Amino acid sequence: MTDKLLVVRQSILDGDLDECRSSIQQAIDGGMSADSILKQGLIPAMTEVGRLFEEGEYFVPEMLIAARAMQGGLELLKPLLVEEDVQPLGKVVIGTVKGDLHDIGKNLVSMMMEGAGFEIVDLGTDVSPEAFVEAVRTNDANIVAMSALLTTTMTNMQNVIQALKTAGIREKVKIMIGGAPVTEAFAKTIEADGYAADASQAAKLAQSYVA
Ligand code: B12
Repeated sequence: MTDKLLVVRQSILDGDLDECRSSIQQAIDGGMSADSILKQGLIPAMTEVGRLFEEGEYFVPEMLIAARAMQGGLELLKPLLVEEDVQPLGKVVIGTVKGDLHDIGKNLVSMMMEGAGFEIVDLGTDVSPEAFVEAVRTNDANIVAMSALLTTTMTNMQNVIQALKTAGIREKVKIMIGGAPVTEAFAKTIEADGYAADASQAAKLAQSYVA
């Protein structure tokens, strides 16, 4: 890794948005491609953040500020990635299910997935089954990610899966679910493809679907 990318990586680990953006700008000015900055700088840094989180060295706040620094940096790269025609790993439609307004965990999952190289279509909170179906269709998504924090709303995940089946597009997508009351067993019951307990594992699970 070049010195410039080491600075990019460290700025993400430190959650230092300004340093992240200025070091990325320096790498761009120095002639490095956006693709290399993303793949050798941002993505490995977010993988390291995920590892630190799983090992209990980072907690949710550290992960959030690291992910925000990464997102701020990614904004600089996005137009260049389009110019360089860099394809994302896949497209993820994500949302918190109908009746549920909790979005902190969902946002973290979005940011980790974006950091892992996915394009994210974030539908926000209180998302109806119809809105999930519509978004999968219009974006030609390959993954649907649903979040629920209430025992009363987690059952709506099943309604989304049913709506995707009725629309005839269930088999086009991998469906992953999460949120505090959600379990692996629940995922099996509703025939989701997978469950992850935290944002770092969610990003790994999504990567396994496109590997
Ligand atoms: C913050 C919070 C709120 C905030 C939400 C703000 C926001 N913008 O999100 C506010 C104040 C709005 C709120 C409202 C309510 N809340 Co509330 N809230 C919480 C609280 C304290 C923290 C949730 C949180 O953000 N955790 C931190 C994040 C990072 O963790 P996370 O969401 O679990 O996400 C991680 C994983 O689950 C996973 N994950 C999450 N989503 C996904 C998706 C996928 C695809 C994958 C793979 C993984 C994944 O990865 C994430 C990151 O590692 C919890 C208590 C708790 N300890 O969980 C209660 C809690 C969830 N709330 C609760 C309740 C009851 C309510 C209200 C009904 C209260 C009321 N009477 O009005 C309302 C409901 C409003 C609604 N319709 O949604 C209860 C739910 C009880 C239950 N079993 O159903 C809890 C558990 C509190 C309690 N102990 O009673 N709440």
